[in-house]
Amino acid sequence: MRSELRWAVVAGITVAVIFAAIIGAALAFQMNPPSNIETIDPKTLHLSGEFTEANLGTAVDPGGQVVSRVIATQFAFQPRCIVVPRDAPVTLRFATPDVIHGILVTGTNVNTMIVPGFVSQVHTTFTRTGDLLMPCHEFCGMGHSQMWATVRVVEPQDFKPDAQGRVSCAQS
Ligand SMILES: [Cu+2]
Repeated sequence: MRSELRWAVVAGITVAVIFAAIIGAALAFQMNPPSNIETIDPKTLHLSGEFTEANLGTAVDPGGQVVSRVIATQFAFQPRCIVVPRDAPVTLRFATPDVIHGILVTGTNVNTMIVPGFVSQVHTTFTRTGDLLMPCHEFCGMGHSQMWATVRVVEPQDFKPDAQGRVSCAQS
C-alpha cells in the first residue's frame, strides 16, 4: 500500500513536469502544435483551384511573397523540383489526393506531414544555396523509398520569375 502510493506520487510528479515543460515551451519559445487548419477535397484537388497542374511549383504572388505548391502522391512529388531564392521568406504548400505522406528538407527544420483532406503549409527562409533533398518521410506504400523531390535554393539574383511570376527548375 505504501509503495503503491509512493509510485502514484512519482507518476503524478512526472506528468506534472512534462505538462509544465509543454506549457513552458509554448510560452517561452512559441513552440505550439500546428494551428493552420485548411481543408481541401482530395478527390478534386487536381481539377480545380490552387493545386491544378498549371499552379504547381514556385510562383511569386502579387504581394511579392514566394509560394511553392506541391502535390504528394504515390509515389512521386509533382513537381519533382522546386526553385526558391536564398534569404527570402518562402511559403511551401502541400496537398495529397491519396494517402498520408510527409516531407522534410535535408539540412533545414522544414518538416510536415501531408494528410488527405488538408493543406499543409510551412513558412521558412532558406539560408544556403544548393540542391536540397526533400524525401517523403511517411511510409506510404511499396514505392515510398523512391519518393523524393529537390528544393533548389538559388542566389536572389538568379531567381527570375517569368511574366506570370512563375519559376521552375527547368529554367534555372
Ligand atoms: Cu509518400
